[in-house]
Amino acid sequence: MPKMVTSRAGSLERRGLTDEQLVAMLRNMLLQRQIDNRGFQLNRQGKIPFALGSEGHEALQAGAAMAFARGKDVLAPYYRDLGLVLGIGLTPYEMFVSMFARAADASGGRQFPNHYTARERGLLSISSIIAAHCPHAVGVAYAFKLRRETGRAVLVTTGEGATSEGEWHESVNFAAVHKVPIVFLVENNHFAISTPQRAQMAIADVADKAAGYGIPGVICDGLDPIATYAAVKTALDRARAGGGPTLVEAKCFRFLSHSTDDDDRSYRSRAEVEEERQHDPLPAFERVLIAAAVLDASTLGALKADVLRETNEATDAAEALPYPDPAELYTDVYAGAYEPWQ
Ligand SMILES: Cc1ncc(C[n+]2csc(CCOP(=O)(O)OP(=O)(O)O)c2C)c(N)n1
Repeated sequence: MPKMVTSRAGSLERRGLTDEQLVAMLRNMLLQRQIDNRGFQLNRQGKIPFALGSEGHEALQAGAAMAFARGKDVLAPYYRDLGLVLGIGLTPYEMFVSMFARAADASGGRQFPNHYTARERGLLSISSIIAAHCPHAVGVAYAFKLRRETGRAVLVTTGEGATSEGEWHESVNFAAVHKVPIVFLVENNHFAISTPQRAQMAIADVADKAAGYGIPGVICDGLDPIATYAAVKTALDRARAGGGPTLVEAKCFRFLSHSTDDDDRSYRSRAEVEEERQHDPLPAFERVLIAAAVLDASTLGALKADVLRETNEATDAAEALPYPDPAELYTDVYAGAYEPWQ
């Protein structure tokens, strides 16, 4: 049985985190929720074509990002990782430029929304093809090993649905056989769009899949940022020290629909979602930090106001930017001066 990492007993178990790091994790969570909601609002206003929500995943993403070593590690995220990419250094402004598909986006406004990339910050380009990024992530980790770049690791994330994909299994197997420095973080929100976990696999814990490949499988409370930090940090440290891969399963919920293109009322009841909302990680973490006197009501209020200000300024600045020039449609698509339509 995988062991469960938790610290959510209502009291603060720091796991080595300073006040500054704890507040940074809360700020990340608050920012995720603001940007998440703003994305859905902008879509309903007809201003952006599509948005994805991470609501319910905030804690685990803030915790995992805190374990990431900037300037050393590489993150291979999936489309729901708003908080992870924020936590490793992407700015809200860059996110809105992507959502608005403006020319200033890293892809020149060409990528699917939420598909960020920032090579210099160790952020691998996101792909919507489920699990297709896993072999790429393992390739990066294999390169670290071949080049003897110790002290570096790859963090690759997926949902639980992605663990049914062949590419996920091939990746875990190759990583285990070659003992490459990688952590497979599974954000288990129990749904793959409309497919519940029970229709996806005959086991309750994704972490059990690790045993089939001979690597450790750990479960953590994904509604608790500190527990997720602890589980991911232990796994990354192990990978960086040459100990090989770990599978970490962070159990969470998805409060919103899969995306702005999905209506989750067709496959789950409002009562079920309301029940899940009782476990909202945001107010829970606020309560823990206030009880431990890391924050008080007034500093928390100021933090929330600052997050709203940053979200508003980033939204307005990105919206004011120009779209790509239509004449640039084929720029960076073909190498050199090749123009296949000529
Ligand atoms: C190879 C492939 N098959 C199907 C899809 C359609 N699709 C997009 S998201 C998704 C659900 C994935 O669920 P999960 O991995 O649990 O992640 P979650 O979205 O729940 O966070 C599916 C089936 C796809 N993008 N790629």
